[in-house]
Amino acid sequence: HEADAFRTDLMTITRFVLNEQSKHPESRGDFSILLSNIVLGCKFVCSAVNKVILFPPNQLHSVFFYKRQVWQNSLDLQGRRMCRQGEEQKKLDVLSNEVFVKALVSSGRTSILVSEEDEEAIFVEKSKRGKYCVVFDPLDGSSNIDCGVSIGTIFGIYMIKDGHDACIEDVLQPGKEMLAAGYCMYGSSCTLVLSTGSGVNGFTLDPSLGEFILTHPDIKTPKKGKIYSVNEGNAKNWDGPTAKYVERCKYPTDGSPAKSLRYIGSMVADVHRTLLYGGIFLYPADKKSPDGKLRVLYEVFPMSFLMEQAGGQSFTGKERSLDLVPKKIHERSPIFMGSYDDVEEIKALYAAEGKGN
Ligand code: P6P
Repeated sequence: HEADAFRTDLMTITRFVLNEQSKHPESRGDFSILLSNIVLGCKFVCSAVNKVILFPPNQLHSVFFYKRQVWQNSLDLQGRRMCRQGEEQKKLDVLSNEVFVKALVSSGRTSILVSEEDEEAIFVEKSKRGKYCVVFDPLDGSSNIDCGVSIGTIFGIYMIKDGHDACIEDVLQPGKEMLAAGYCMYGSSCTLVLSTGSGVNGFTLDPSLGEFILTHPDIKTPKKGKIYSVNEGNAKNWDGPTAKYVERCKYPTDGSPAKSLRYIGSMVADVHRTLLYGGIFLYPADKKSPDGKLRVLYEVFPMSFLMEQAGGQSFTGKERSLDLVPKKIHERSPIFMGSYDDVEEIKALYAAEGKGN
């Protein structure tokens, strides 16, 4: 009734993180400041994605007419120099990357940034450095924008190793060293899912307040699911264990019902559904791409961190995903993640292959 429309015990993400932080008296609030800048980036991208002009399908990528004081020198008919306000066109993923980089650098809490959009790691100027490193994909799945499919930002946070100046090894740590990870999904609503190492919580942006409100406390993934999520178009290139596992999903040998296939092709959307409903999301290796497609630092690690925190697990085909030690900042890895029991099955098939039978 009326009273429900105005809940007064609003748990915003800022309050939530401050509560978390109070459990670590030694922390000086740096993490909360870092997170508030990530949240700012997500709010900006959410606003931009919602405004993006959906072009007819013949356009390659949605662009975002980013109106700003772009004073361009141009010549009028008499050849006289003139200034006019212009519209600067930027692809949404480029714009999103710029927003996150600027927000993270200006937070004064980061030393190294790794973005899917930048070939090289970004070393923050010394006067503005802090103790965290952030790895992120500012707009994962952006090729889906033109048809309105949900896309998202994915991020992971490391602490620089103590006692030395920031160096590239600080962002080549295994995923299990991450302090926090999360994603923000831009869809029918804007949902930010976060873990700081003690469970997973989901927050939904209330546009009227401009605040992320706790809507999914303590997310736990069902122990076993009824959904498998993979691009079946790659089936001809799969290796034995993957092919056998998918076959079992479709033609179970133990009398259980076949699993449903749900594949959106946008990692944030597929993982969000897997986290909430259970099941398994897989992007396996195949003959064309022996390391699979998804990137270790800012796709595999953050999503695996969340999945484990929610009671699920994540496997590369060889080892626990979070145990992987990356050698390059953009390297890829196969991934099998989701409900604990479902991933156990694929692990058993790879173990059996390892024993040669
Ligand atoms: P495919 C999007 O391009 C992306 O990076 C992920 O978001 C998504 O899970 C995957 O690639 C989809 O790849 O080969 O199935 O189109």
